Amino acid sequence: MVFGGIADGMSRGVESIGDAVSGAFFEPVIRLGVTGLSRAGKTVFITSLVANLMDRARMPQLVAAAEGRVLAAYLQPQPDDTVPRFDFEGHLADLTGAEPVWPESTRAVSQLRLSLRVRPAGLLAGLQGPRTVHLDIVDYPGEWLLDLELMDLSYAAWTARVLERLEPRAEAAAYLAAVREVDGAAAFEEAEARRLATGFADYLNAARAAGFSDCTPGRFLLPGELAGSPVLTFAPIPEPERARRGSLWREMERRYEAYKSRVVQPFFRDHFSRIDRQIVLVDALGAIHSGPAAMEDLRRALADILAAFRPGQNAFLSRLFLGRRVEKILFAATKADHLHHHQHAALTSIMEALVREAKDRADFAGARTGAMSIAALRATVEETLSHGGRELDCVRGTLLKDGRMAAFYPGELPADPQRLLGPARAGAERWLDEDYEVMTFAPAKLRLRPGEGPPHIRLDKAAQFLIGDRL
Ligand SMILES: Nc1nc2c(ncn2[C@@H]2O[C@H](COP(=O)(O)OP(=O)(O)O)[C@@H](O)[C@H]2O)c(=O)[nH]1
Ligand SMILES: [Mg+2]
Repeated sequence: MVFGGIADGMSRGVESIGDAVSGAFFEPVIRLGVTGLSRAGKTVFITSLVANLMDRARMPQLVAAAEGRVLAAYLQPQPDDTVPRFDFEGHLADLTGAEPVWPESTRAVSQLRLSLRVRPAGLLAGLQGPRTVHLDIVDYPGEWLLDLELMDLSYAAWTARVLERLEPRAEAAAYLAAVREVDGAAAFEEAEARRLATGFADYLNAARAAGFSDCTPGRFLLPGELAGSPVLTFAPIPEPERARRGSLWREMERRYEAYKSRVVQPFFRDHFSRIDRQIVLVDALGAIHSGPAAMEDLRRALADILAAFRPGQNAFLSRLFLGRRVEKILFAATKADHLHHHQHAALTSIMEALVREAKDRADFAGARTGAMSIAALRATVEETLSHGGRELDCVRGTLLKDGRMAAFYPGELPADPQRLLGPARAGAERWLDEDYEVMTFAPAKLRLRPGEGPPHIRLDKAAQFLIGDRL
């Protein structure tokens, strides 16, 4: 057998063949990627999904569970020794304790293996005994996907692009002023590199706070254990006419390349390119509540993120995927428990419209896609109140800020998503038809019966879309 991908130092080819062989004859593995921007709801989603797959009474829409064919579900040591384990037990204890709290936010990749004992359906049922299907869940920040654009850009090309992009932005004024004084041909000094990298990171943080989504390199915002290391101590500077060895320009270039090969490439090679099924979580309600500018920024960030799912568009990714692809992608608007169910269809339409453009361009190289509104952990109950002669469909829950119980009406989402996306794109400052409010609810105190996972909205339907066909 010939493995084309090895020559460029990527060993995925061999490994995925191994997976496929063991998958076909022994125990199939489904690698489920869970991503989304920070605070989209990844941690809560994974925790509730795993808990509800272990105790399946609330999973009627997951066909294998409804048919009673899932005989057991248990956590196993994960196959990848170098990836942090997703802290399922800790997060579940937070969400289901006597005084439930939301889990702390995490900022790096983590993984969990759940194994399901499944009795085959249909004709095979009589011929085969139960088999084991491993579900490897990989949690990673959506921000990391934005780094993909760097992979096909040299340092000179990246620098030129970034400096041009920064020119009109108020947030970049200080950095641009600093960079104008810099001579890339001069001898490299660590203190100066550090000063520039810090200035650039400050710009990126300000730009993100101002609602820009093109804030790369992604690890400058979420450095984790790489903080202060040379791969994060570079920045874009103007290209000098000539740059000798040992010059600032040459060292910046070297570090930029190191960032690509030591940080970006391993993530795409070891994690991203091995994903079979993907869920992209989106806090669409949060963006709607924040107003048109946030909505437009979310649309652009999603378009950038989704570029990673169209490998044909990017030479680096095409090489890595070698014709392999993500088979299914689910776009899920999270926290739907903030809305009465009569508004869920409108939220789903908004979700569909948000990803439409990216989807139309290439339809993700044949992957099956879907859109849904879900709540991984339902924190509210529905209630209809009369107010000023009008019937209002509300949700009731415990307010996070003061622990009071309150009913809450968020505003009425339009049936036509363009009523939000249109003004957002046109740069409107506020919504015309309606004010949308946001409330943060505390997780509800739970009294679970035996066999029941935490309450949710459509988590079972999402699971059926993502893995139902493989059970
Ligand atoms: N009401 C409600 N809030 C949620 C739900 N999922 C997430 N949240 C809220 O969103 C926050 C961020 O969720 P988290 O899973 O930590 O996001 P991550 O950064 O993507 O991992 C949580 O602290 C909750 O406040 C949900 O299903 N219902
Ligand atoms: Mg998280």
